[in-house]
Amino acid sequence: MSVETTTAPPAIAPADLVAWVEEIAELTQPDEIVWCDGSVEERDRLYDAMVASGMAIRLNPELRPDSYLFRSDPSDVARVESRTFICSERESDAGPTNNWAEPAAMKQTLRGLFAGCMRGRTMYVIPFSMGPLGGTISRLGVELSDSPYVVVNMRIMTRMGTEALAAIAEGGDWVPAIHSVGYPLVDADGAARPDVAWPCNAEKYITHFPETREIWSFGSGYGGNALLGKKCYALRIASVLARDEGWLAEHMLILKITGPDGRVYHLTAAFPSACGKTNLAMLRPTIPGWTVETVGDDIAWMRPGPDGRLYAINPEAGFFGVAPGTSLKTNPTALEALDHDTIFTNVALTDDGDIWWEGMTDEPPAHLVDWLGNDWTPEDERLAAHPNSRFTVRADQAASISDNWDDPAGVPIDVILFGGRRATNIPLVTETYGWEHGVFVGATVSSEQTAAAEGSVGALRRDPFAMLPFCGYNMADYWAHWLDLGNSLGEGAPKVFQVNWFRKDADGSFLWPGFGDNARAIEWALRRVNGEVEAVDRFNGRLPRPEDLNTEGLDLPEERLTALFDVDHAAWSEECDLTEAYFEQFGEKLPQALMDELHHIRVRIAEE
Ligand code: GTP
Ligand code: SPV
Ligand code: MN
Repeated sequence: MSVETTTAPPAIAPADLVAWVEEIAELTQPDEIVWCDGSVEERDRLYDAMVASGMAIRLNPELRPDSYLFRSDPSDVARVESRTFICSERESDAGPTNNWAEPAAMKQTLRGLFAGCMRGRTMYVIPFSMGPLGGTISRLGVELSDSPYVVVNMRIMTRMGTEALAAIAEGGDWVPAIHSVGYPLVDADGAARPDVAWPCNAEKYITHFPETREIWSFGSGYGGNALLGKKCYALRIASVLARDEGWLAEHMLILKITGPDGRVYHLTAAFPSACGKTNLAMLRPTIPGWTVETVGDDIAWMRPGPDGRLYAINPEAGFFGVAPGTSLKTNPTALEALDHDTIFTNVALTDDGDIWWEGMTDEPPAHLVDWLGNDWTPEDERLAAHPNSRFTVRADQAASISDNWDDPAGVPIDVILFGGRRATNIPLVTETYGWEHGVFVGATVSSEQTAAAEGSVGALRRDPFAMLPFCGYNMADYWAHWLDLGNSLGEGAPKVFQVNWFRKDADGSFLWPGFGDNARAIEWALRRVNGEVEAVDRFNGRLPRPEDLNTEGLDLPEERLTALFDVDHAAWSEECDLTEAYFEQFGEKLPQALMDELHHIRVRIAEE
């Protein structure tokens, strides 16, 4: 049976793309095919249809114009790492930290699942560019999806529509990405079933084929599982492209920071999911004279430039940010950006048709409808918003957006930060002894698990370079790639620091106020880059002298400040043992330089 197309392929669509769309339509059997142009009219048609079907709730236009609330199925609220696969020809190329599946066998499984999976639905053809259109670092893709929620999100998160299609028509390479929620409305015998507000499937497969550069995603409508330009392409597939072509695809924010003397710096930072990237990218420094502007909040693509420095672009066009904890106190820039034209997923609904989440205001409203659609009052034990509830908003709606944020050439990076959520052991800020030590610090990042993926929140896990769920190849080869790139950059390489905003006291409260005050740690790092201040050489790295961290106006008792920088020999020896055990799984592939760094720390501990 062939499929009726309601919008014929645009005249500019190249033959190979049209053939692929037809092939996937033949397999998935949608009722119709719509080629997305990315226009406002198209977007509004989709919103109207989703509001009419009950999938979306239009928020009060007086309070939050052109904004919508979606409630997912309770089983489909985060990335599913256990169902995420790297299907490289060789298992060793996926490495011990990824789920691997043999590509031909996985394709067969997927063909079975995708057969007829779009019956009764529309298949949207979504051409997109990651990075500014036509930029030398930018890349093209086409997502096929049966989810209108995906279309409206991709329109915000990427450069989506006719211009991207035109770039493909001009011969640009593109990555094919196929997505289905896995909830056909008509079965193989022609029997119909009604749609639900958030269709998905209990069986989920988020699969990547690094050699053929394809993405197939089945069963989930949620964020990183379904918006295939984001983690699937811009990290898992792009990290492989980057390995092969000599660049870096990283889970990093990018920011521009200007000092009191007018000097401009650019910085990237890798923190695991839900560990503060969006917040740092939109930082409002509490110390006078410093300004932060946002370039990106989640992903950085970095390439050595002609001057031997590392240049970064943000491949995305929007923010898919964690809602809970976002307030006028913590991140006013984000909250203000959400004033209009925002998609909210799994937050609570107020009686006047606006949104709320834990941490948005000190006191919750007296009545809400929670993320599950149930009545909620402050007496209720359960959360009103899901801990991984999110907003989707265009990057240029943030007042902090930098004027060079979409420069196709990227911004030159001075400093790289690595961080995570660590209640103990890791100081507020540490300078590494150089690139190799920096790569060691990145490779050994561990962090307490958050709600951004399935799993038990709070458990400490290794998340090297914040890339554990996102590296498309063997993690040890990835470290080797970082070491090689550092060698080729030489003096032009950014300086590497480790930070930790999440250290706790014995009672379990955060020692450091965080948010806008994080600028104080960055100020010290930049003063180090400029050679303005000395540091204290310790076994783990270089720490600030107490007088050099700017604590003016900060209500932080001496003993808490000391505790923030405490490094304990016994605890760190134990960390070293755990690191050695962790490294073992990489066998022969583990770069010797990382074992050497471990050895240096042990020697320094013994000598200190
Ligand atoms: P992903 O989008 O999942 O990659 O997350 P992210 O790294 O961008 O994290 P985000 O900035 O959204 O922060 C996640 C949570 O950490 C939010 O609830 C924030 O309020 C909280 N958070 C961010 N920065 C700080 C900080 O400096 N201190 C403390 N205590 N909490 C923070
Ligand atoms: C993350 O989990 O790191 C996110 C959200 O940024 S998602 O798009 O779901 O990956
Ligand atoms: Mn992220």
